[in-house]
Amino acid sequence: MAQKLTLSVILPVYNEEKDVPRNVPILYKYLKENFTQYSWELIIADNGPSKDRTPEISKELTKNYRSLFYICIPRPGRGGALKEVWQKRKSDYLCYMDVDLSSDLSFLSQLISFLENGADIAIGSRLKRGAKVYGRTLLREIMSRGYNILIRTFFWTSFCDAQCGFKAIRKEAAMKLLPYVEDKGWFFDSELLITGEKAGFKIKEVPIVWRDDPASTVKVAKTAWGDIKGLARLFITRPWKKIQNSK
Ligand SMILES: Nc1nc2c(ncn2[C@@H]2O[C@H](COP(=O)(O)OP(=O)(O)O)[C@@H](O)[C@H]2O)c(=O)[nH]1
Ligand SMILES: [Mg+2]
Repeated sequence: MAQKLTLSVILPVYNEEKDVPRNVPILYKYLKENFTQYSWELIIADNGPSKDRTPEISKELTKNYRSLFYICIPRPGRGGALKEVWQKRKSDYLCYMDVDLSSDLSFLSQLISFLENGADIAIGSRLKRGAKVYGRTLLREIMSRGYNILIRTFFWTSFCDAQCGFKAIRKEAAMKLLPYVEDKGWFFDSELLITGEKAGFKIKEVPIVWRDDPASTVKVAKTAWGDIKGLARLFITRPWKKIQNSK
């Protein structure tokens, strides 16, 4: 019998003592029922560790769920946590999603099937035609659209939504691309996509259903400033040139 393909699903978390016990069992059940053709694992990737009871609650859950693991990365930052866990896991496909499960889970199989059909990266999108978004504030909607227009203007990239917390990547692409992705925080996603597309990796964008969770950990002004600085750095340093040269 052919070996099953392997899939790692990462949940980046920071101070999520409410969502971890509520949503990890939902996601686990979903994977168990819908991803039988894969050998999969679910990883809670914490930073710090969290200051609330996330570590204890997560470790307790791992006792009841065989394919659930808890990893704590000492250095702060969601992007750095994703990079480190993605680089360490050996799975064929790597993905992540926000622990509030704002992205409708039914789209996960679409992301993975795009990877199976040759995409290097597959991303959920709230801004592509066909997406349905519920409960997002006007401010976040305007900022998100403006930011993504800025990316397309300066980098001539084709994806519409850099920041959706729902992405998947093939292991080989991750290994080639991640060493060039520097940001350890929220700009990580944008840097991965801009650098990836400019270096010639194939990105597929899937319009999804998104139900916004108002309990956000994002500090909008600070994150926006980090994004602007990140875009300026990429515009000047053009890291994709190094990848193109090493291919
Ligand atoms: N590992 C890690 N995860 C984080 C950190 N900050 C936020 N997250 C997680 O990133 C995901 C998205 O955060 P959320 O507050 O829902 O962002 P929003 O939906 O964009 O407002 C959630 O799963 C958070 O727990 C961090 O510093 N480290
Ligand atoms: Mg959220």
